[in-house]
Amino acid sequence: MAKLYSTDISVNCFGPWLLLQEAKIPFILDGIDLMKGEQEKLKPINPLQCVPTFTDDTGLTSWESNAIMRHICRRYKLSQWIPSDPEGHARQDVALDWRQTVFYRHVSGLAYPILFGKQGEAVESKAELKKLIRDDFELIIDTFLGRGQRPFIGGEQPGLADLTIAPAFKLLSVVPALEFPRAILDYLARFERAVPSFLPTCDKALHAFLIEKGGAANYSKQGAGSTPLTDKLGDAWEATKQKASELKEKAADTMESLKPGNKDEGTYKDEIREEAAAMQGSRPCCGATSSCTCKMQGCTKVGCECPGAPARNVNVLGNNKGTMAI
Ligand SMILES: N[C@@H](CCC(=O)N[C@@H](CS)C(=O)NCC(=O)O)C(=O)O
Repeated sequence: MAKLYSTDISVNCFGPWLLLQEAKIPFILDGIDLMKGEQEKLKPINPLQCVPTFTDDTGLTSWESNAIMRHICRRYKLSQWIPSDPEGHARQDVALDWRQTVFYRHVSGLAYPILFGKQGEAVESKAELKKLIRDDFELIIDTFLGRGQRPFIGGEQPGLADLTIAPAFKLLSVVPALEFPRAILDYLARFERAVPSFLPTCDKALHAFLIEKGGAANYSKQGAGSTPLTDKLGDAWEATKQKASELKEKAADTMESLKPGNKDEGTYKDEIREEAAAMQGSRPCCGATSSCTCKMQGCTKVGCECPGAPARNVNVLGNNKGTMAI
């Protein structure tokens, strides 16, 4: 069976990972802990010992995320991810090369210090990087998406460039005070709808890294990072912990108030449901109709996050900081 060697929250790994899932190709995901030096085990198949590394089901191995995605398309005869018209194909190729040579440097330079406590490959200052990222947003909106002419870089449907560029916004979402232009949020919402494995893969990975594994805190314990993520987040982390403990107390109150016959029934019910859902990065249901439950059955209330509702929120940040009505 095919195998993708990947690591926790590598923006380079997300593209091939999403492609394999979307194309329903059976594969084994082999997690490589770079901080523990596990990449050494790749030496026999990849002299650069980097992730992503991909071995297809004939045993052919490749690396470099874009090359892997192109190989997967050829090997498994997937045509939908490569625009068939020369113009779309050229645009996608330009975007793929730009993503590797320019965009990745800016994304890793801004997000990696926060996530891993190290500078990544960027040589620019943080202020410069923020400016450059804004220029990148513009290029994506104006040139790659043609100012609303096309929904995806690939054209009418997402292509390889979308698979590797859209997940980068997830990583960028940890950068404080970085506003996402409306057109980027719209693009992400479209991508989220068209690529169902996007959120389960990228949000889950980011959430697992930040919350369950304690983010860079664990990594620095292993001697690789410099400053624990929890220290870097400072007040924000304290506020999150405080909020969690308040929620716990409210939940206890609610359980009490929900006891049959209690006249304060459900005092905090809605508030807790929304906050808990926000903290878990899930989509709360507005509860506007009796059939509208957290199973997300068709609700018609504007602003509801249920699919099919007339307007909904998109959570670009995974931690709900960037929720915007769209
Ligand atoms: N241009 C490569 C970059 C691959 C890369 O830098 N991978 C990193 C993880 S994101 C890696 O494996 N680093 C190995 C190490 O840190 O030892 C790609 O697009 O696949």
